[in-house]
Amino acid sequence: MSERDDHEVIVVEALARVAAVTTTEELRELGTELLGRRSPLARAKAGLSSLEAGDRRAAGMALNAARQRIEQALDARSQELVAAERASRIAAERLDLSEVVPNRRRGHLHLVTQARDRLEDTFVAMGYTVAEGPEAESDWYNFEALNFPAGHPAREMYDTFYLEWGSPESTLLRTHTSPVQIRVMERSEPPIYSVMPGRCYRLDTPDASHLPVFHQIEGLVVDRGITFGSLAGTLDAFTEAYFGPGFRSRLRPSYFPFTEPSAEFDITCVFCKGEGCRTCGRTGWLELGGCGMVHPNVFAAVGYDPEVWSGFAFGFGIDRLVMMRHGIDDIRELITNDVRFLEQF
Ligand code: FA5
Repeated sequence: MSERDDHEVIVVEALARVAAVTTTEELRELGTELLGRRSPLARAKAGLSSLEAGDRRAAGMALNAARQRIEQALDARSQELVAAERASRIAAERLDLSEVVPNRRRGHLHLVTQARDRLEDTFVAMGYTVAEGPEAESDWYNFEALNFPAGHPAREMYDTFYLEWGSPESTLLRTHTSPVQIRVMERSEPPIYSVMPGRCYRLDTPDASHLPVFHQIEGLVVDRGITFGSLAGTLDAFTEAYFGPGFRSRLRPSYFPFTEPSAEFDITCVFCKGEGCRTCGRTGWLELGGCGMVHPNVFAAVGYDPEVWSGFAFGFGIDRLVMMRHGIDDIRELITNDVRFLEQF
């Protein structure tokens, strides 16, 4: 067989192999095998030096022609494979935005979030604005500015989670939403009509009406000539707007350092209708929150003149409001995440 025939065999075999390759990766390896230093063509090229000068030229040209045919075949196959791989990648990544997902198990907002939205709406309809504050608070906002000086016995009303930040016991998870009152007064001038919903934390052992993480909605009104009557009237209007007619509520004297006088706001227990049961601790009443007239020391902490301004504040437990509105007799149901329970609302 002549050298030319040898080359033809090498080329035909190479072209068949190039055509059979299915990935760019394999093609790269085959390219090295067919044209690299150990390829049959490279070996043939090395043999040229043993030929006569005249034969060497012709053999060299034949070798180059063979090499070119293989290179062209590799190039053409490479283009085909790159295009095919790109097309299959695009097909795999394609999003069918017209696809219709059956929506039978669509979720909805959690009951507490629904209640919070509804409470905000109720107060916004009464002319209030909505404000928020941080959950990690300083001792100053959570206690000090609210007239609980260091060592004040009323601090024991709140079992507090302290954070390891700054000096010991200087930073905490807020135990109530009342610190937001201070933040609102610091950044605005009266008159103020505002509600402040949010999450609160206490080292309370969970039971039918307590959670260590719960929600409150704070209310603050500061204006000229605000009286305890304004507070009672507002709470009545709120109870009717939120629960509908037919609910009995009461204000019971209480104590908070930041209000004077202070009261506890109760509503007839929805479970026993006032008879006394496990949920209401056998009293017939469910405590919704505390309230009272803003203490002059609180106005002093934010630089308001108590001779000019007066105001009231209240703080309700949102989770407790939810229990009452929906007849849930154990607050822990709200955090168990049992879909059979959640789906009902
Ligand atoms: C306060 O937190 C006062 N900041 C309320 C206040 C605001 C008084 C403005 C005066 C003026 P108290 O600790 O009573 O008060 O909590 C208020 C309400 O939060 C309770 O009535 C209850 O509804 C809810 N609450 C308190 N602790 C928990 C708990 N562990 N789990 C669920 N709800 C709770």
